[in-house]
Amino acid sequence: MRENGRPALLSRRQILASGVAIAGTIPLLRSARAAAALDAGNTALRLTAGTRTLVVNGKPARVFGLTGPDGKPGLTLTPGERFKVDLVNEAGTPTIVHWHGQLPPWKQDGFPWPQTPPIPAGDTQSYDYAPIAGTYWMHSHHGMQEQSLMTAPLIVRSAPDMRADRQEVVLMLHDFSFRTLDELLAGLTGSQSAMPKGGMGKAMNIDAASMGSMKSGAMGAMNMEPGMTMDLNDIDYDAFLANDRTLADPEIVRTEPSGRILLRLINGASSSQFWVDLGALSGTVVAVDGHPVRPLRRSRFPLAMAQRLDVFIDLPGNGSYPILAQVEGKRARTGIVLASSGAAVSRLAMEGPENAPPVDLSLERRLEAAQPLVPRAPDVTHRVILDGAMTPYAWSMNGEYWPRVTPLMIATGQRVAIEMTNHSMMPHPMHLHGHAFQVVAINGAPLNGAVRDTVLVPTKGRVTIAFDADNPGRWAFHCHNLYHMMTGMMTEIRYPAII
Ligand SMILES: [Cu+2]
Repeated sequence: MRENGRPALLSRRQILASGVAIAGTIPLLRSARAAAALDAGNTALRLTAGTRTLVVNGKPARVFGLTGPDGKPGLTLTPGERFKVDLVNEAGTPTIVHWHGQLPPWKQDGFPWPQTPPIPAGDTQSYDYAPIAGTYWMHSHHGMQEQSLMTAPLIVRSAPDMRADRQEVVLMLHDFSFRTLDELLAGLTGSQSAMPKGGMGKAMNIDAASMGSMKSGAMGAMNMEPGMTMDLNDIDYDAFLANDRTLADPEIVRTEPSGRILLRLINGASSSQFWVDLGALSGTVVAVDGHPVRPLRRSRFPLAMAQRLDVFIDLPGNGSYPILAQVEGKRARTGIVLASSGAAVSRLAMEGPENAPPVDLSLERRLEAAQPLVPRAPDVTHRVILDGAMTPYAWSMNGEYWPRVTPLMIATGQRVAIEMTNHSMMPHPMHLHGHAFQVVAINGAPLNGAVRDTVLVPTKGRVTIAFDADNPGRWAFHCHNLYHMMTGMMTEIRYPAII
């Protein structure tokens, strides 16, 4: 099994191959596409990187988009279906799309290595690998296209997902500005020249000059404790989106009375973290970043950049239930509404009553992997210092700034530990490509934490992760705050003898 030989996934796929669990998937297998997916020669799904117009705060905005064969954002794969995709670049500019959290061979990871350059405008790139089931997402890894919504859900269903007794709801969050990408980054760095090639440029944004204002410093600062301040939001966004919409006109998802929901939460924001609040409902977290955890009941969840949460919600009956996401350090919020047929949906305020606290590790500390790593001492431990500041605006790993970095070397078969210590005054959601890691210590205290692909390292905090080196290649390891990554906070994890 792929590739990394994780037993849970193997058994899942074995079950599928046996045909036993297929009985549970009959409704979807009736579709031609799902049936075709089980054939070795199934045709590739067409995924189009293009542009589209959104209306935000009553104004049109030209943004990017990733559109699947059904005309909807992203892709949803059926159990056992390969990730067999033709990515067609109709964006009018080069792009490359990363399948966040998936574990493909490194040349299919969608990262712009010299060996895998961006896809020129008008070209098509093909992908074919065995995906892992769960809630994933996709985003451009070229320039700052992610900020202009070159992002979409990537849902890989498991056999249990196919049972008809629950309704899947995907809630993808984003932050939005009418400003151009050049202006956003220049507002932080004070330099237009810092803008890498590949952004949308001024032509793509409408009314850019009239909207928004850029923070020049730590205006999102919140008091943490005497003598310590923490910076939260670098950018003053114009809107926060849930499935591309604001609370002025939220998505209303029609639900069955007393039905069960599988809520797939995705934080696709470039520089914002949220507290997700189920309001009157409570939910059970069953997976983080696509990987199962021991069930944990909650009605409020911190969600760092790039992270996902799968939450079961049993609706208490008829009614309408807002699912709200409030930005840390701000009153601004966004969300969707779950409403049974005929239930009245009242208007929702776009701001909460008070600023949300910083997103923290309160949930992380409680999470336990359903399928943890086999206990084993690390063969290699890399220690990484996360540092940086607002003035000048630049962020580093071990004092180095991407792309001038020294790769962290690992070798196939090793158990690898990475201890990340944050010396800076901002939190950093750290993402490793090509591997799922387990969170094994917070501030030095061991835990049998979640298996995932992105973990928050809070201000002055220390988080240790561990994984098995089972996917040879060149892999990016970076902060998922787009502005931190663009100003240096990325390094490479590398296996020897990779060409
Ligand atoms: Cu960061």
